[in-house]
Amino acid sequence: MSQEYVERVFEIVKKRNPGEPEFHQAVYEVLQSIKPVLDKHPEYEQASLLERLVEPERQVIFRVPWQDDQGRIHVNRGFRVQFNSAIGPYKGGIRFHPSVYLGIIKFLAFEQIFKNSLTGLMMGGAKGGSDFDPKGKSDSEIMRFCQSFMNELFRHIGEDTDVPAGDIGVGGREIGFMFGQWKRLTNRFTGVLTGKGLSYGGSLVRTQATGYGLIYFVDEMLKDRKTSFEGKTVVISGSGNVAIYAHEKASQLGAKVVAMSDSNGFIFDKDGVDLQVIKQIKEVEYKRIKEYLNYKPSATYQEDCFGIWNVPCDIALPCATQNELDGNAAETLIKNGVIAVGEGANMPCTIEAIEKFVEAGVSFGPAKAANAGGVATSGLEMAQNSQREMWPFEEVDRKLHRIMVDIYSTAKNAAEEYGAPGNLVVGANIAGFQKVAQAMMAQGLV
Ligand code: NDP
Ligand code: 2IT
Repeated sequence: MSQEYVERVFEIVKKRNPGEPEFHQAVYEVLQSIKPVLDKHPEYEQASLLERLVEPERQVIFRVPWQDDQGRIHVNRGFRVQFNSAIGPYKGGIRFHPSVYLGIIKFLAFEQIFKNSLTGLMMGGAKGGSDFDPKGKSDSEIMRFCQSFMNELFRHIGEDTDVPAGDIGVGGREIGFMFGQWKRLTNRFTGVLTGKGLSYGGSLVRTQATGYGLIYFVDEMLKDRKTSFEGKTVVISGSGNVAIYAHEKASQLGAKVVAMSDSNGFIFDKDGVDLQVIKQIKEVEYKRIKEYLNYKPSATYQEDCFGIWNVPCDIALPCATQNELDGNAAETLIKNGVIAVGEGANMPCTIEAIEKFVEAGVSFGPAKAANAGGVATSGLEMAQNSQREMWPFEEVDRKLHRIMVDIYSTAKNAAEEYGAPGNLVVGANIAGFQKVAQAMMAQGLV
């Protein structure tokens, strides 16, 4: 019965959202996983719960005009998709990348609903962004773009309405510019954005949170295999916020990270990638990863970012972008003996790749569980802002660790309860969905 319901809803999604394959993919995965819950709760179908769940509550698309340093005028497109507010104010990052279009923002906002639910905190699902390309732009250009973006976004957000944060292309610098403009437009100082600087309401550990959280989660997966990060070889794609702090924590736990990448290519360093060099190149200079060879001539660089999955490793952590690891890459990793894969990015593995990992008995940590540490710590930043407090590093880190351990056991238990033991994809989707479904049912037809 649920099979028919899920198929019907998926057809609606495809018809109503043409040309948005990433959104279809994200919805498909969730709908497939939650069938056993729908069988147990026929009242969900009667209430057209899925039809409502797959339709965003609100979608905003706006013009973002800005002027470059030469005085030329450019126009980009801005988005905010407020997908679901059943369990809290909308919450989710902002992405600046040329590949951004409505379908990308919708897939990310949809994923965010269940991820935020898994954290156990009161946060609904949203995402925003623009097709603006920050690469090669000066600080002043970035500032003017962020100010123009906020000139429209400000009317849709608020500390109890919708609280954006960073994502690809949006880090501390951009959050600072956007916060400044929001404050100027509204004459208010509240926690309307997270990922803020420490001098104006940011939380300790937010910068590290997604990467650290990913490693805390994968550590739980490894414990179930009676092993740990100690002595393991790790490959991490990307070299941005998530990748850098995944490297930092994995190394603290005794692993060796031998490869990292950016959208141009990947570096391999058999002695272990030097994180200080990566931080210098990426966080300070905003340059390309091939610069690494200027610091470490014994390392190698290949101009093919997807080639990184050919590097043999025990643990693979895709931390760059969606669909960066496909079925062929999964086969190569399995052949090379990978034992665990943790998704730091959102939807980095294709459906085919996930199937191959699960079939081969590789421990697989799906994004909405494994990378939830970022938004969880954003939730902690919101709590601190509401209290006008700043908690010490150790306290936030302890809370983050606790949340990741809890998400792991919640997903694992849900998978067992619904007949898919060990399948964290199914477990995370079911556990994330249940709370949202209960809240939507309780709140009537909205
Ligand atoms: P950053 O902008 O800091 O870094 C992104 C990294 O991924 C860069 O190395 C970038 O390379 C690479 N990358 C981006 N797009 C592509 C592409 N199309 N092909 C290949 N490589 C690409 O972003 P984050 O580290 O914040 O985000 C990385 C992933 O983690 C995203 O999927 C994001 O949604 C997810 N995420 C982020 C969270 C956060 O708190 N920041 C929380 C949870 C998930 P280049 O510099 O060449 O563009
Ligand atoms: O994908 C994500 O979870 C994020 N980019 C972080 C969102 C947030 O609100 O901290």
